[in-house]
Amino acid sequence: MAIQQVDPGMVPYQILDTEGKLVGKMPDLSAERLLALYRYMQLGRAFSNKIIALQRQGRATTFGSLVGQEATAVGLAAPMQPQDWLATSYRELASLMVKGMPLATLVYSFRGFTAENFPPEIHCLPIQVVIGTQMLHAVGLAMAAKISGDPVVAVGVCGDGATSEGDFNEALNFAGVFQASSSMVTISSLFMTSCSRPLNARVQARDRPWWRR
Ligand SMILES: Cc1ncc(C[n+]2csc(CCOP(=O)(O)OP(=O)(O)O)c2C)c(N)n1
Repeated sequence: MAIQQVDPGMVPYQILDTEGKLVGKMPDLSAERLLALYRYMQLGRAFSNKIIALQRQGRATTFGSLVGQEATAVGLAAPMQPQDWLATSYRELASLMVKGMPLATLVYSFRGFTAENFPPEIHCLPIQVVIGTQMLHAVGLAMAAKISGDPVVAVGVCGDGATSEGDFNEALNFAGVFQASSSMVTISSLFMTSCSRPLNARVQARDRPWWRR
């Protein structure tokens, strides 16, 4: 079972099973678009491996690998419009690339510099290392857009460890209460520093074939 259904009235949206087989309706995307998205996945992986290599040589700072999460990173950013805002953690490099982040700017970030040279027009917040806080930033942007009447969606992305943070829960609650046009993406790697799965979330870890082994 790929998705755990917590509310019997809610039908999860699923396209692939955990083995990568098509179980839902194929999205209406052209071959060119699919290839372009796949290229972003490859670019994200190559970039991630390059920064890891630089880090091992002492030439890059703290870095979390994208490997294994390329499709999620690309897929969440692919439908976003230029005016939409993206607030990510340190791991979603390929999402930033899809939004138009120049590679040189990303390298600069992992050389230990802050995001002062992020291009403002691509609507990406600085990479967030403080776990879970970017979800609040996304909801804040969505609220600002709502007040201004701008047709903007703000997307916040975090790992499953971040769901233990108060910030994550506050963000979801605020977005729900004030109907902020935001989308919250949680990527489950089943790893959280110093914290086992059952201590982090009361959901079963049966959705990953490699986890069962
Ligand atoms: C508020 C806060 N607490 C602790 C940390 C230390 N820390 C860095 S990465 C990490 C694990 C985060 O796990 P998860 O949210 O699942 O993201 P992943 O790295 O697995 O993508 C922690 C606890 C931090 N950066 N910020």
